[in-house]
Amino acid sequence: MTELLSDTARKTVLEPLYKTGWQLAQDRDAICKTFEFKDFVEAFSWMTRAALWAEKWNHHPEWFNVYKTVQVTLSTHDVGGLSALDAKLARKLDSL
Ligand code: H2B
Repeated sequence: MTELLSDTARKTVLEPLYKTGWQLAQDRDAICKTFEFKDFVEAFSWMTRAALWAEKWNHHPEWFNVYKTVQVTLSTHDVGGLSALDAKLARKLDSL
């Protein structure tokens, strides 16, 4: 069952992500990070790998790509905010 992160979970789960450059969104309950790559091919191949994980986990990023930059926002639409799935996907995106 997907549910909103509790206050305690927010501390333990989000804290390590802040260290890798994720930030809370200003306007909604979401986390975001801008990824920079060498060029468009690197950016798009990363997006392709990320997309396969997203599809496998049925949890999809909101993202915006221009050339070698990908701005990613993660939130769980089904619950209207951050859930453990967002942290899980964020960790995967960092590792790809
Ligand atoms: N992705 C994200 N980020 N949040 C969701 O709530 C979500 C999703 N829900 N991907 C899934 C698909 C849902 O809409 C479908 C119907 O399973």
